[in-house]
Amino acid sequence: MLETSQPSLRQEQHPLIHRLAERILNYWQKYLSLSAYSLPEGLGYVEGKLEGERLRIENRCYQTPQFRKMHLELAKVGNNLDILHCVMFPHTAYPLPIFGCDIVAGRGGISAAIADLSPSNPEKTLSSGYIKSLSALPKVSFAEVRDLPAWADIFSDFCLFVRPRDAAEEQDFLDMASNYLRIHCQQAVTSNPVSPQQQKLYSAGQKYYCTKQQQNDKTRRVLEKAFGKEWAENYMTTVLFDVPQVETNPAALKEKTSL
Ligand code: BLA
Repeated sequence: MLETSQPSLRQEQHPLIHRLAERILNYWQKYLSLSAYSLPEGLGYVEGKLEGERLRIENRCYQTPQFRKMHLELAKVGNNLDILHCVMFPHTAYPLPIFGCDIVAGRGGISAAIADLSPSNPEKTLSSGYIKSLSALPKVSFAEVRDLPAWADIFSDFCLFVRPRDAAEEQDFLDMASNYLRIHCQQAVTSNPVSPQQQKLYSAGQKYYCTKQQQNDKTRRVLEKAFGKEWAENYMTTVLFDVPQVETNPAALKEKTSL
């Protein structure tokens, strides 16, 4: 059971972050069959100092038959900066995109809200099932759509990267991100594992995704300032964006041998 009611940083965070965090945990529990995932020792809850302010990081992490690692991270810097980070890495045996979401809230409100289902196949495309469901979602427009940085060639055509202007746009972002997550969970539970050859390609796709995300200097700077260069490098490469090993997923193997 997910203890969604236990005290957590999310109660102290910007309402959009709080609401999306609850939504993510609810959907994970509703649609998927979760088990625990252990993060590297000592990195579940972390505290540091960023320019005299306390930086706190709270991690929740799960796995399922389809997903190698589903990570929800909440971070808070004093009363200045609230961050939600979420990534769902599929097992490389499953032909699934990577759900990723980041919200950064400062004193002036949300500066960045991003949600995507990023392709992990060599063609860098989503499957027709995803495209059909995503295209059928109600269209929303935001007053301020942000330009993606140079490293961000990993995102799909459906990537939403905005600075919500008011509560109505925050609600629109919450609805869209929730819909992406719902579609993803629904597609994932009906997906079948690929051949070992193809699995290598999906593994390379995830590696590429992680390598690009590790180039996000804005994330790195916050972590370096609070915890130092080495810690930030270790955290970005082992907790946030760890490259998957070529894995043998027991669930996938079972399905293969029963064919
Ligand atoms: C931007 N990420 C940012 C910013 C900060 C962080 C401070 C700048 C905000 C802005 O430009 O308005 C910080 N994000 C963090 C920290 C963590 C974090 C410290 O997750 C974790 C501890 N980032 C992701 C994921 C995506 C992502 C999963 O972690 C997308 C799926 C994207 N964040 C992302 C992008 C930017 C960003 C594209 C804008 C970068 C830029 O404009 O250069």
